[in-house]
Amino acid sequence: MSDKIALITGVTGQDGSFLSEFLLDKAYEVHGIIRRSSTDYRERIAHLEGRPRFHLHYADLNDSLSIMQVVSRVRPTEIYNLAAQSHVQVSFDAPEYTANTDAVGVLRILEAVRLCGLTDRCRIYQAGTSELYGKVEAVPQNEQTPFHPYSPYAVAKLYGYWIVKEYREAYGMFCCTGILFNHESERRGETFVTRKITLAAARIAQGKQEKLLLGNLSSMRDWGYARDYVECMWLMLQHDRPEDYVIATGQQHSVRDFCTLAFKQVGIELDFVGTGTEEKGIDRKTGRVIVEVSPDFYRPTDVVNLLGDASKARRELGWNPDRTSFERLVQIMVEADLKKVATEQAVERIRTNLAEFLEKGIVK
Ligand code: NAP
Ligand code: F7E
Repeated sequence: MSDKIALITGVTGQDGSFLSEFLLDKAYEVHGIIRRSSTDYRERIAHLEGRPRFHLHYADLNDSLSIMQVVSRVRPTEIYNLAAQSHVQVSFDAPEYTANTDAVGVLRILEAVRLCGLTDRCRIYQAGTSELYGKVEAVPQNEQTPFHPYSPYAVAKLYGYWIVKEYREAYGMFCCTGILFNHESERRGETFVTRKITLAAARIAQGKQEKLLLGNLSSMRDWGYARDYVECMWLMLQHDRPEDYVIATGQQHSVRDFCTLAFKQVGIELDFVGTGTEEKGIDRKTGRVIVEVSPDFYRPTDVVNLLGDASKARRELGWNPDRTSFERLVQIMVEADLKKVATEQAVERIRTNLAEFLEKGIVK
């Protein structure tokens, strides 16, 4: 049995799946927390299920008893608390649920470790976020920049940040927060803006979608590749002291830039004309409107100017933020979505043919 035992909450998510692969490659025994769902299909980790060092446990961050039970059974040497209601816009619709999971959930993990007597054995990584800077008070943002959370999600994550710091100082626990800026991938949830764009580009290019409706096109983000970012979570727990780090690329782009590049990947050159809700992204060659703005995707308060300075992580952890460029990230995502849409179309064709054959009695 490995002496490195990781427990990952949020194992079915984008980051959880990449982190599981990363830790399994390092010979960790990896335990993940999953929630029961009516479909029970865990797409991002399906390829890991059945591996001898990969184990799943039912628990929920909103259920302290289940968390206590899994922590006491697994006795991890490292916990990566990635579970969260992670969608900022959804946090305006479900603020109480978001607070329970993203704020009190962090406390439940810390207390479980303490009450199970694992304070000295177990190191804890908490998934913090650039959303803490919210209505930004300085650009770029680093570990010294004041926080100004600007959504129920960010306010909940602020509690997570402070309770981790409190347990570090009060009980000497090795727990720390990674202040990660947006990181995306081919496994990103389909309602986050980057994935929504790459999927739409693939569908529009293959005639499966007419238009793409978006919210604030001018919003600026520091987008990195999720596969590169999970390494940093691990590096933070291997460091000789628990500290919080900003993880970012130091490059900033708008949602509009992301669209332009993604559609270019599928052979559509977009020109943006107009302003506000009247702005449109038009196919230069055909004059067809491809992108439109819908206020449905505006947020009551929106974070619009995120740019991270990860000098501390570069210096102290030796982390290299330049591994995957913005252009390469967009390419990876579009290529994956082109394949996904083509596969869906092929499956659809097979289904139609089969139905026809059954109807005509060609197959029984
Ligand atoms: P994600 O894809 O949305 O995954 C979230 C994970 O949390 C899923 O596995 C989900 O499980 C699980 N979860 C949600 N509520 C839970 C609960 N009550 N109990 C147990 N598990 C629960 O998120 P991600 O992009 O991988 O992000 C990972 C973490 O980093 C999150 O905490 C997020 O807030 C934070 N973060 C993300 C970014 C980013 O750009 N990706 C940047 C900064 C911080 P189900 O599959 O069952 O829903
Ligand atoms: O929005 C704008 C939107 O939802 C990015 C989470 O992982 O990163 C993520 O949160 C920007 C916002 O991500 C649409 O208004 C325009 O300004 O992709 P997003 P997010 O809110 O930055 C942080 C770091 C986290 O911690 C979170 O967990 O894009 N935007 N039009 C849109 N956003 C969405 N979702 N959909 C649109 O149609």
